[in-house]
Amino acid sequence: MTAGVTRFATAITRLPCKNAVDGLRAVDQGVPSIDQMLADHADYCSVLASAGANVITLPALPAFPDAHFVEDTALCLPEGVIFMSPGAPSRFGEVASMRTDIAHLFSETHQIFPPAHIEGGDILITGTEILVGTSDRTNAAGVEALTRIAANWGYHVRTVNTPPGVLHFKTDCSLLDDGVVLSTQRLASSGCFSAYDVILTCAGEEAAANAIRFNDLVIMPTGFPATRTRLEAAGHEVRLVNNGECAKIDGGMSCLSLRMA
Ligand code: CIR
Repeated sequence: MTAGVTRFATAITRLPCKNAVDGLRAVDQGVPSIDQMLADHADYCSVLASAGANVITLPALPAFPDAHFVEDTALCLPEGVIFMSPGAPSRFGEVASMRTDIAHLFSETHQIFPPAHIEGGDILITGTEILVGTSDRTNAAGVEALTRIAANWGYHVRTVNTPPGVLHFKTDCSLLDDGVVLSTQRLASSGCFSAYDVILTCAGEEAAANAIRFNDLVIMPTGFPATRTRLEAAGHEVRLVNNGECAKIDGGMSCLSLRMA
């Protein structure tokens, strides 16, 4: 199960649209600069390319301010793609466009429909299982639907809890290696990673937890020097991408791409 866990060939991204200033957010952190967001997105794509990705950048979707957070719309596995059922009503329509754009890349396609809700940000694929955090965006029916589809491909799905007030499960964690995760203390304290080696984010740097491991690189947001040092001390090759604008609308490193083996 290692392909599709840390080894990938392709990354799918989508250009942010001008309406990204209207993206959903839990707390007002100021108006994002679209110009800076586009510059950061270009940087993100070139770091992915430097990790060996064939980067496919889809066109902006002006009707959907959050559409560049592509991770929430689909789950890509070596066996096929599962289109998600976003729990945020304003994001539901993103899925049809993603389906049009990428379904042809897969031999098998599935779709989860309401009242089941599930977003990719709540799903962590490890070498041994798929962890799904229930959240305001992912309900029990969504986890059940995913479990049924993934079981046919031999995956075990385990339900875990996203900490209260946290948008997605992966807002607080990332897979660094087979059996190794980066996590905030508040999430690790729940015990969900008892079978894993855990590297904790440093105090005050919880927003560093949403990183991505893509082939030999760990791509993390700028501004978290202590956690970066901790990752490098553990032997990881880190690349930084500015995430200041996407962070204002609760987005991070993982949400900006779909990664495919
Ligand atoms: C939202 O609230 O849906 C967007 N503003 C942010 C989505 C971030 N996605 C992710 O963490 N997977």
